[in-house]
Amino acid sequence: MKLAHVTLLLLCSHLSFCTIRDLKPKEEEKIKKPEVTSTLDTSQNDLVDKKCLTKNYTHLSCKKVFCQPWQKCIEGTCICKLPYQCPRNGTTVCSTNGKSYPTYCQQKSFECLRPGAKFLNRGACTANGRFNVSLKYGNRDSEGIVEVKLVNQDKKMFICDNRWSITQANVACLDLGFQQGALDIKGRFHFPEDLHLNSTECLHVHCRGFESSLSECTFTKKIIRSYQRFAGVVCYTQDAATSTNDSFQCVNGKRIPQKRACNGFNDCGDQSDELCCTGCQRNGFLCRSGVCIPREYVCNGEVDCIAGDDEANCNGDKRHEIKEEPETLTANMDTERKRIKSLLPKLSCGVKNSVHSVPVRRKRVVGGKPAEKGEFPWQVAVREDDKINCGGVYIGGCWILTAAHCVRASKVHRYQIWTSLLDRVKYNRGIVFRYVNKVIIHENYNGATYQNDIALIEMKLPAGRKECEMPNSIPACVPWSPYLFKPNDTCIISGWGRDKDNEKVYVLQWGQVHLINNCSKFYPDRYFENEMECAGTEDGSIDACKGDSGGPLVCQDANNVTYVWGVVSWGEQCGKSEFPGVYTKVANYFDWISYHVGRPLISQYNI
Ligand code: 4AZ
Repeated sequence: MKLAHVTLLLLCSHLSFCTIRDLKPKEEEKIKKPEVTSTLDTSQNDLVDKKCLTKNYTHLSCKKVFCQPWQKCIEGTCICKLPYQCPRNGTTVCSTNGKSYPTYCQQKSFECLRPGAKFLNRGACTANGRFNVSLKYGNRDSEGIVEVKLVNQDKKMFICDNRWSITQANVACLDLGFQQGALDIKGRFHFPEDLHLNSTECLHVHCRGFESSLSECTFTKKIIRSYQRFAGVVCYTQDAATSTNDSFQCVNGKRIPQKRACNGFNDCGDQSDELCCTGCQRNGFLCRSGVCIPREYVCNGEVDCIAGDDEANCNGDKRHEIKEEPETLTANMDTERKRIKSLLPKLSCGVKNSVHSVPVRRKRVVGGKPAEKGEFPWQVAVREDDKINCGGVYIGGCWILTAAHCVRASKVHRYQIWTSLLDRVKYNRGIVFRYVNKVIIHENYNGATYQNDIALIEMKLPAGRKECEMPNSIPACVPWSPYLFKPNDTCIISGWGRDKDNEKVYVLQWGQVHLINNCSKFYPDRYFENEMECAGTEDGSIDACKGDSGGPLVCQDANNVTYVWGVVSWGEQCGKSEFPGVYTKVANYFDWISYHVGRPLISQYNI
């Protein structure tokens, strides 16, 4: 309901743009109809973000979507896991190569590594188990009414037309060898007159869209009570596709009607039509990451949007969860996929276990407010000799993230990391400190421009211990995607840096700031979009300042998980609205960080 409104607003706000460029009548029409006022041309889809399209995102781009449980995210791409990296627990499945695999994850991992053999059925392979899809009554091999023979059924059956969508059609075509999936689910098929009369049953099929064979989808038998049409498909072939300027170019080479981009459904087959959206059509839900997902995925108990927004504020409402139906003819591999997902190792980061609620009071590091115990369990102080000149962020294990300009590799023995520190003069209880083992400064750090102002500090293990464990510290999560947060999101800065009037500060201070778009306008030639992030307030009253450097700018996702989005880096003065604070954009350094600290320490999904 809310979204429809947003979509409308978006359409309206872009209308002037499309009137000028795209509603221009052809020369001959101009004479008859000089004014075009009422038609909205569909050749331009205003919901699509064109700059984003140049990145060629697909279902394998883990900056935009989650990988499958049999894949892992490496450098922004989902790649096949090795079968042994799958959870062990599960039931045997049979593949079309006649081999049985101990789990569905293992079969999919093998298939991912060597496409060819596909899923056949749940359970061990039996000699006569066969699955077959064929198209009937079409004009060409690539189209027709879909007929299926299930593994455990003797007779072939047609698929019911209702609930048959491009999602299942893509899988059917892929199964038949049409690599680019389906062109359409409508076509001219020549039904025999008595087809409906002789059939008393049809199959309902439900797919997720990632399946490579229809046998992976869930089939249920339906008795035909009234007039029932059967599902048909036109598979995508180069000659079937009409290349007009009304089409959207998918990354996989397929062309789909422009109006089907950003509708929530994976028309392209590689999802490239749903990953660069500023809004979604009626049946789509817009993730904050700019991805449209089917509305039925909202509050279905599975997180689909990378920032978790499709499952936030659901009040335990699982309305859309697919219920097992009594007449199910095949195993529900979608449920199995979800179960496998739940078995994957989970990272513990960004969730406070203290009784303190999220600080919401809007107060002013310049303009900050004193922190209370446990509110910033990832905040650390970097002490050099007996001075605290910089902050840092605990990211797990023995690792601290800070700014490159805060540290020198040659000074390792002079640093100490203080955790659980609130008051740096009247030491509070619970402070734990660690010596430093290693300082890693980004190899492209530029001290003149502050580009790549990021460094890692490895703490020394306490004597006789195997882990760095600091009892009251909790790591902040490291963002793996630049799409987790966006301009205007409210985030929090904290540190022991200078106050408004350059006054020294003793108790850890924090303040709310929002992420600022287009920061080059404040710092022409000095701001580097990919590497830096600006944050502040309208009036500049809340800002980081001298001494806050290296400390965190944290943002919380829809489920209150805290990410270190920025590291305090630089800014022209402090607390001036015309000069917002500049932060190192941590998401850009995920691979650099994981290279040094080890992928498992910071990878939340699919290590
Ligand atoms: C500094 O000198 C510094 N207002 C840090 C942050 C900002 C300015 C200066 C941002 O460490």
